Amino acid sequence: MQILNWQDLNQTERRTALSRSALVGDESLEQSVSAIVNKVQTDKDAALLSYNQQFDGVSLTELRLSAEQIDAACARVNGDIKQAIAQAMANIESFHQAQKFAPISIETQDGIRCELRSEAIEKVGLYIPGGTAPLISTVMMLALPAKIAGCEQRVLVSPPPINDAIVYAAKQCGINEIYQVGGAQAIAALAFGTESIPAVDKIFGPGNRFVTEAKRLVSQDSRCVVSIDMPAGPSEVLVIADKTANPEFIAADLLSQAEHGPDSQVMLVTNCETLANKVNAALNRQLEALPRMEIAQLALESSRTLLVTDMKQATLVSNLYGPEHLIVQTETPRELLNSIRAAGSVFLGAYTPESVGDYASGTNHVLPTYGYSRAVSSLSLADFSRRFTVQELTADGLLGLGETVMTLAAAEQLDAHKNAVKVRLDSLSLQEGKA
Ligand code: HSO
Ligand code: ZN
Repeated sequence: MQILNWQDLNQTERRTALSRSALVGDESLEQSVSAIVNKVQTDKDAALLSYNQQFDGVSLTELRLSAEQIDAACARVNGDIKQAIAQAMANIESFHQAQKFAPISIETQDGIRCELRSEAIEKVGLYIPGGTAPLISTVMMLALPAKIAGCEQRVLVSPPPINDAIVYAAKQCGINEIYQVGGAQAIAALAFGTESIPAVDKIFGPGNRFVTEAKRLVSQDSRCVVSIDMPAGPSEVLVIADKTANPEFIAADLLSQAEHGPDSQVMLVTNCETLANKVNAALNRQLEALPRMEIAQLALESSRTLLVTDMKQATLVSNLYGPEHLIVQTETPRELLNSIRAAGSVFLGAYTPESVGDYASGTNHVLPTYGYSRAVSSLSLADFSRRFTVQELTADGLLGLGETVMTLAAAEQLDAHKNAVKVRLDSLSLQEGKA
């Protein structure tokens, strides 16, 4: 990895050092994805079946997996994987159960009650990518919070042929609607609905650039009302380390993220040049043994080590970058926590590799990338529900607030608003007069 000394860089060089590869949104991508979306909107299942053949080389008659197909897939999954899924599920369940929302109800003024309540989103669509890495863990990260939040209809889509362990994890997590369709066409199906796939209220899950573009397009399409979880970009990790850190651990962490894709980005920020060199040596050594070496190598080409003066400057650099994952391997990692302003998920100490959060510690691995951690939160139970407010006034409550509302309505020159209060106050004074 290229080593840069932060102190020696000017403003522009610093910005470049923290830059990510350009996001995908080119015009030709938008055009081809929008053509797919439109085709699914009009031709529904027929379009999906033909795209399955065209893009995945799989010819199906039914998109939905039958109960028998689900059971057969589950039976093919080996015991070790089943056991690992059970432990991961237990931790993810505990952590997301604990996020349950407690409603708020207060009197802002005598006779004026205001409440904040939460209700599960009724229909959710969960996208699980296919390809070389079947993301079993993502099934758990999406399906468990959806179930715990109380989403009534939970639909999972994944490209054919769907991986057995994905089916098993889905079933364990309470999903019984599984459709074999992927790519932009799957997102369009979830947005508009087809003969077999229901339209949903919100779509969750990672995917390639076609999936990401389709999510963006349907979330802005006036022909449907559908939300998406968050803007998605390539995966990334930033490691803050001091001289006490183990270079082999750091190299392993950097590679664990680099192997996700050639556009993944990994960063090391340290005040110790000796460590930086040792990490580079360890990277070269560990890389050799990886089956996904080529992917990781490409990711490392756009990755950097930044040498800083101290840990204060390290957190400053990390905050500027706003990584999806932040690993802190320093002598006293928790001391840095209060200075961390932007990161999707933080991993403290030598024994907390990012992999534990990716799979099984309990935290969610769907996190903001591309610097969005400045404003977007990691996926949580709250994303599967919507909050809404309630208010209730007594007659005395309205007497105590009416003048204020009428004054503000008059100032906005919205007389009908003012009148909605006035007719009630008039009726109350009439009643008073009669009494
Ligand atoms: N690191 C990924 C999640 C994942 N890792 C799934 C392995 N499997 C999120 O950035
Ligand atoms: Zn990962």
